[in-house]
Amino acid sequence: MATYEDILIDTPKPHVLLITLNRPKMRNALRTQTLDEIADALNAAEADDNLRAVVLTGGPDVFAAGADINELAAHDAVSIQADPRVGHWKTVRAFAKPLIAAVNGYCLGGGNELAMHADIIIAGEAAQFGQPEVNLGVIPGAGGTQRLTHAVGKSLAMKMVLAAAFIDAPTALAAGLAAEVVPPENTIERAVELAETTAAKAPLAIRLAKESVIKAYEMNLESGLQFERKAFSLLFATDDRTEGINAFKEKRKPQYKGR
Ligand code: CO8
Repeated sequence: MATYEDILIDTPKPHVLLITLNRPKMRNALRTQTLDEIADALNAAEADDNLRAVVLTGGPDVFAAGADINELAAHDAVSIQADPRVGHWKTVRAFAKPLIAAVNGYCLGGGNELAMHADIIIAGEAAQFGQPEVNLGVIPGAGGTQRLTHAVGKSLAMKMVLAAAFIDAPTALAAGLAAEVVPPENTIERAVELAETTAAKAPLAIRLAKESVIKAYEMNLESGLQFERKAFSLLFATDDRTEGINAFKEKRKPQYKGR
């Protein structure tokens, strides 16, 4: 397993990779290297058939304080266009296996955008979510205006983006940004548990289920329904579909192979 400077990686359960942001002195600010390392770890997880889900977490007080402001300060309007981070965000977006964020503490700016790239957010009770970029004279640049609006609706997204207002974990839960709120000491454990649950399902079904739900954000209803139907039909050509149905009828646990 590769070793990195800005992230720690671990396999807390056989099919689950845990990525921990590890720049506590800089409040896990996402410098280019951090995103590069996350992208590298996800690429490796994508290629490893043994890994079926990834949990992404930060520290107990800060998930991530956003893009590294020192790096942002060094860019001008031309250099920011060629920012290599754009490619790293694309890798995170393209990750096809379940990605679950376990969020404690501040989850701000690019940090919140990173959490929103996850399929599921588990929030600790003291988590704070925000897009405070306007405080710096910029706006969210890694999908925040779009994903946040889809997640929490226009009015709350506007309050967060225009007034740099933070929302707490219960508000994030009520608005649909987070799926669950748990005591802070349980966020990673709960996220790993969920990752294990998805890891036990048929991998091809999980892959197409994730892709289909994401299409709901990207396509109109008719196109999304067509995509779902095709994905659904495709799964009927898999050994795992036969295994899943046989196991149900034989009242035993299915043994999925990802074929
Ligand atoms: N970038 C760089 N350094 C940071 C950042 C950051 N985002 N956040 C904190 N730090 C540094 C501080 O400068 C400080 O450094 P030093 O010790 O050398 O003075 C150290 O981390 C500790 O910070 P604090 O003393 O402020 O720590 P606190 O625990 O008191 O507060 C907070 C924690 C609330 C998280 C606070 O640090 C904070 O508000 N940070 C900035 C939050 C912010 O504005 N985030 C938005 C950044 S802009 C952005 O994310 C744009 C995304 C666009 C992505 C596009 C990619 C292509």
